[in-house]
Amino acid sequence: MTEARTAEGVSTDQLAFFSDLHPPSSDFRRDVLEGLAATPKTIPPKYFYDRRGSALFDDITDTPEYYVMRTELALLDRISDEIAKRAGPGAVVIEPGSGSSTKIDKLLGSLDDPAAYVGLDISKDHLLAACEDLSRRWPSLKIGAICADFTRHVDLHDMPIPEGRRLVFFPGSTIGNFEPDEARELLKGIRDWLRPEDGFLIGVDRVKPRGVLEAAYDDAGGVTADFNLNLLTRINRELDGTIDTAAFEHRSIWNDAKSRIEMHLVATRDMDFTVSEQAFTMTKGETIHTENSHKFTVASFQALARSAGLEPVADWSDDDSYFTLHWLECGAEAW
Ligand code: AVJ
Repeated sequence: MTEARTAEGVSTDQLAFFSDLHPPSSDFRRDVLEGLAATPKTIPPKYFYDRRGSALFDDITDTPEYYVMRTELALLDRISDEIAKRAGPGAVVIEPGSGSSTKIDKLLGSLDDPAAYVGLDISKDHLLAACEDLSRRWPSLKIGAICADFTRHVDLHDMPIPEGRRLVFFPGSTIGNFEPDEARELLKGIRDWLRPEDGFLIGVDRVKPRGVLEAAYDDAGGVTADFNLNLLTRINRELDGTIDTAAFEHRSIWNDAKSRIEMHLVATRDMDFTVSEQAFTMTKGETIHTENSHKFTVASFQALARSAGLEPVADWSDDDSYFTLHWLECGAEAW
């Protein structure tokens, strides 16, 4: 293993292993210029999360309307015994997109003597910082890190994953950010990590009354609006943009045909602006589409999982049927 040090001073020598697949890094400038030149205009939601955007997302999870995070956390508490029983002792937890420390701590705390944690993330700095934090909180846990883009197929066959039953953990309904075809490819990639005895625990937000969904993505306190509008502020700052952010409004709408919440930034007047010296025009009412958050029924998610070769084995929902944790396995003919 080679030792490496990132800007944060995180060192890979504390890790059980570090595999860097050198995923092509995303290009904010290119993606914004392409997205603003397209019809309709669109910008990928991954760019929400600069420093202020990440803080605003945390604030969103505290709004009364955004039930997603707190519902999943309460559900994880409620089913912890069943998860522990299914995973068994000495599990190896694999987390694509190493994310919320609260959730991973809950999961690890539920398990019977987990053997190892393997984080996987496209951002090396984020990955190593998250693993470093985790090793401080779980000093006896073996921790491995893989720098890779899990939305593409990542081959774990040749990696030094510690021995033990694997439990892949993909919470937060992150799967909802992807178009159905992309979601299927992502799930197929994860299926390839599983052997017949392994499990895959995924958090999925459910279809529910439109008013509840639209409010969750347009809270009365305006936090989600600030989160969405911050993308324009980021463009102005990082890409030398001249966008009048005050001329945009946040909109969250339920698209019933596509079973998803869409977030848009709506131009409230005709305007011209430049980004990185490229000129753009918008007309009053035109939008920049910034996020999709697909919602599923238990059956529609199971169908998606099956189409990726995954076998639904168990599922648990809160009493309001707002959110479901699905336990999937690789089914008959993997490996
Ligand atoms: C982080 C993608 C799960 O879709 O609910 C929250 C992001 N956007 N409010 C979601 C989000 C606006 C969130 N995910």
